[in-house]
Amino acid sequence: ERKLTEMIPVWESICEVNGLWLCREFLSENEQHWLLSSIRQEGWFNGGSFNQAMRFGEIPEWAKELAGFVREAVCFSTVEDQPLPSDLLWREPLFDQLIVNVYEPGEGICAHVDLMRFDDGIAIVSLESTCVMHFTRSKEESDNKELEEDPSQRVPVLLTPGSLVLMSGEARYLWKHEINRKPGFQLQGGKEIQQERRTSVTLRKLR
Ligand code: AKG
Repeated sequence: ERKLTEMIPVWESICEVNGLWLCREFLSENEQHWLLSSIRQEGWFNGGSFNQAMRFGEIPEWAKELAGFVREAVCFSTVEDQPLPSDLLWREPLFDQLIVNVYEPGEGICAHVDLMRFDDGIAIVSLESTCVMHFTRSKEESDNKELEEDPSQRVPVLLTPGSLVLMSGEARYLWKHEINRKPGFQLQGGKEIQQERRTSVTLRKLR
């Protein structure tokens, strides 16, 4: 059981990207171990031939518990400059779709906006190692509704193990997110981040 005293969420809003928040110390070390071992116990990645697992509808108990932590963190948020989306406090279920991604060093994910079949309010929990996620502004073309990238706006966000990202509104619909782990993209203070395996848990709600 999680004690509320253990959890005083400190959120920051990423001011360049409307609707993007980061909670760096979302999970304690123990909770990160619990989450990783819960994922391992699913056996999804045994054999090493898969690096992504998806569940729709009924998500595992540990993922429901994690969703509960997300709801609590949103509820107890003290961020003032950009309030978190309060509709997430009431949504039932908060999340009914899960993706677990496992990235070996050098592996990432191409710039994308999540599919429209998913509702607003997407959470990403990072585990095992730090990476930089880049957000790139897209602009909607009036004629064909395609999202076109504007390379002049590229915002790096450092995702440390145990952190939670929440995307809503513009961050979810008008910005692409990407993890490029090729040389030159994973920089912290001008230096390349030492790459290790990274696991992430993405929680979404089907429309
Ligand atoms: C996706 O699976 O669509 C993601 O964007 C995952 C992001 C991450 O691994 O942090």
